[in-house]
Amino acid sequence: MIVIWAVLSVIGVLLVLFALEPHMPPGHVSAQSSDQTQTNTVIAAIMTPIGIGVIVFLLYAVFAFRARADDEADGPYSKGHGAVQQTWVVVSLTIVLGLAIYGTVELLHTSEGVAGVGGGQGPTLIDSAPTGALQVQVIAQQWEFTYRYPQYGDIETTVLAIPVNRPVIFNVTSLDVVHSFWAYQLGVKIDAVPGTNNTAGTTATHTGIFDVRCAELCGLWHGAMSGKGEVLNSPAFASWIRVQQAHQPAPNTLPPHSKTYYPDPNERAG
Ligand SMILES: [Cu+2]
Repeated sequence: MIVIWAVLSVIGVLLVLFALEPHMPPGHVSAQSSDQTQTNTVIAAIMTPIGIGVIVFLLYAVFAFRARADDEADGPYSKGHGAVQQTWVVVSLTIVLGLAIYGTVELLHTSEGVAGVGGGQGPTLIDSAPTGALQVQVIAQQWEFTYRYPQYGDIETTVLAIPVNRPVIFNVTSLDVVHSFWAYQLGVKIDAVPGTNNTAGTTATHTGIFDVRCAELCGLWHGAMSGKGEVLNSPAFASWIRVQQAHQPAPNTLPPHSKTYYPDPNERAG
């Protein structure tokens, strides 16, 4: 049984590392998503021998401890097995604590992916931005996201575009209820709360399209609250900004720019 487990585990871990890794979410569009993909791969590789061990022993038990059809006697009473129990306690404790430490370190590392900007309720829009970082204000509302670019004349758009290889700070807030801004392939997911400025940083490493979804049940059309964003190269981003500036002011009913917003139930209920 141990030989079968060892052989299958080696095969399984190699499959995880080399066959599954390219398909592991959320991919490699940004530095942050690459980190998360690597973490998911490591955890899957550690889980694999454990899962295979459980299945191999289960199958072994099904065959080795099978009762004969005419055997109606009680089985022998079971006793503890000190060596097995102690080994299992030590091994599982080591794995769980090791993964807890690894996960915590990786989480802190991802949060600090854009120098000095952690997750959570972070710095304000412009002050304490890392040098060269692009600030994007993400305003969630029932039922769409709109975006403001305070460094580019506070232009407002209904589509999200960011430049490649430049740190981006998302300043996420909401006009009405709690939403969650989830830019899947960028490895960014953060609550959008009225009256609060939540920040999350990312640095895209590839150009291309990414998904933006609301990940918090926020009302009747929550399921329709999804769209696409785009990572552009620098010249394309500059010309995209110029096009957006030419189309300002965008037709909208949003309040004037502010760090955070509060619900206005009477007005919105109208
Ligand atoms: Cu929502």
